[in-house]
Amino acid sequence: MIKRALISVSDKTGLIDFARGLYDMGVEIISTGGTARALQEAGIKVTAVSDVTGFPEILDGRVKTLHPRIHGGLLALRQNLEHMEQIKKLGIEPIDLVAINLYPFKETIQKPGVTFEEAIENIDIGGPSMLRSAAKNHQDVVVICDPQDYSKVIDRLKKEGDVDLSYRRMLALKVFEHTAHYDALISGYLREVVSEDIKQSAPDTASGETVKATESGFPENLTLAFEKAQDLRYGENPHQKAAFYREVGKIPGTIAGATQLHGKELSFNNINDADAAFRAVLEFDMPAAVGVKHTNPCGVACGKDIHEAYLKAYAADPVSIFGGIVALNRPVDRATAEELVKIFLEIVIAPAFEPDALEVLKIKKNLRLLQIDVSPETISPGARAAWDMKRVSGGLLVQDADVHDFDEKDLRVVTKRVPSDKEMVDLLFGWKVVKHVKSNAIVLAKNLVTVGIGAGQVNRIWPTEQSIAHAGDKARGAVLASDAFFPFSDVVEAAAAAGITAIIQPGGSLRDEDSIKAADEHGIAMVFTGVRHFRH
Ligand code: 93A
Repeated sequence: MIKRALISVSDKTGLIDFARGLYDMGVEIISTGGTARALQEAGIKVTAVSDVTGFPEILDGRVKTLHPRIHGGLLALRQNLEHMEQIKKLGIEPIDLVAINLYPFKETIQKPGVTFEEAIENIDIGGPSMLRSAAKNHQDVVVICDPQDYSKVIDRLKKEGDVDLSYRRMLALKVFEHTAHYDALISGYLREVVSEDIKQSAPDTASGETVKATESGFPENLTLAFEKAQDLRYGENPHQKAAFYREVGKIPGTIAGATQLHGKELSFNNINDADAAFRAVLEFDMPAAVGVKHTNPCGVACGKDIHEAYLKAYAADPVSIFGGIVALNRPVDRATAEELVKIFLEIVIAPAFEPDALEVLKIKKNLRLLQIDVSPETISPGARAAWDMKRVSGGLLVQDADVHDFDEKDLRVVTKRVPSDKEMVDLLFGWKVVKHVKSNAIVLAKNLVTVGIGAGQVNRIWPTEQSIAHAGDKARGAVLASDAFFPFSDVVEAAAAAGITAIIQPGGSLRDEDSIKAADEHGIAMVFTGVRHFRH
């Protein structure tokens, strides 16, 4: 039986209908300031919380409902005679239903130019406390944190006179998920503020242990705020159910923040592949096109304009790109669109599509078109550097994103021959690409186009052979990029036999000397980056 309800909501959606439904059933309604006013204006009689607590709302509303007359009324176990006796003696009356939604913390921190004080003031304390009290005691208290549930509860009360235990439990679960998410938003916000503080504090003035402990940026307990973007038709395979969650507040310049302009709904594999393509194309300042299949680049090219870049990326591997994903880093024009529609593609990603290009592309009913704004002023600062995570059985691996920006000064020429300027341009291009190819990875590049890509092999010679075989005659005069060092001289030997003239790799193997010697013997120029780019 619901006799007394407490309603305290920031989002007043559906409030009046819900409260009237309760009121018409003879339920007494207790409310906080703004909520009470809204209800009274709608002609619904309410008891002010201050009349229940005997205390005014104080400290600018920071303390409204934090009172034993409220929490005692929520937490008392109705079947426990001592509990009931105790509250009776103290003049506390049971509260049977609670409907609350919280201060809009998320909306507040997403407002441009929000101050720290504003964010802090929008941390709701009393609301989550009541939600948690009610959810803990859900067998006696119906607890609602989502306006979508108002009508479901009213229907049940009308039909059955009460809300059954299993539904109460489901509502309680929803509350604990909701308050956990709310707290994750708050800790996520503070995590960013604290990491800024650490960046700005001089190391010797930093206050010892506490700062050191947080310096890695990885907290002891990981709480992250993700919200469901959409349910997906299925996962990697049709027998796997799936959904897509997006990280709260990290939207601009990310795959989760893409606008879909056309085409079928995105699938699990689409989103994964689109992310790989998008991240790869972000590497380039020149107009660039990246083709991706099964999360690996299959053709990458830079050109004087986007049209040329796409034509070259397509020609790099016209077989694999079929059914693939193409990411471009310049607006798509009509000429490029006319090329794109010549083959079956799943997705085209670009910062913009010119109107006449859209017209052409939309002829393909299913082709998904994703627009992602990548301009530096829109891209959110943390978006590119957001943590990289991998689920393992029973755990989660968390690391910084591999966004190491390469400094040409760090390159070390280790061979007698120094790369020519032209070779150097291709080496740096190949290095950017190989970072996005699954390990072990080898990329052959010539004139800012990949002529061979070897991906995801369990040794280093196979992707070398694969990329050389794919390149055919184009290997002659090409350069080779390797994501990790060479344990043997076999890669250099194979490269020399294919006519490859320059190599870029991290270096650092115990047997670097073997590879350097082989390179010198064949007149190959080799540079070490000192940085490895495994990707799995
Ligand atoms: O400032 S609070 O953390 N302190 C409280 O005691 C308290 N009680 C309810 N916030 C509190 N609330 C929140 O006030 C509710 O969660 C709700 O979001 C809001 C409703 O206020 P009003 O009825 O004045 O619009």
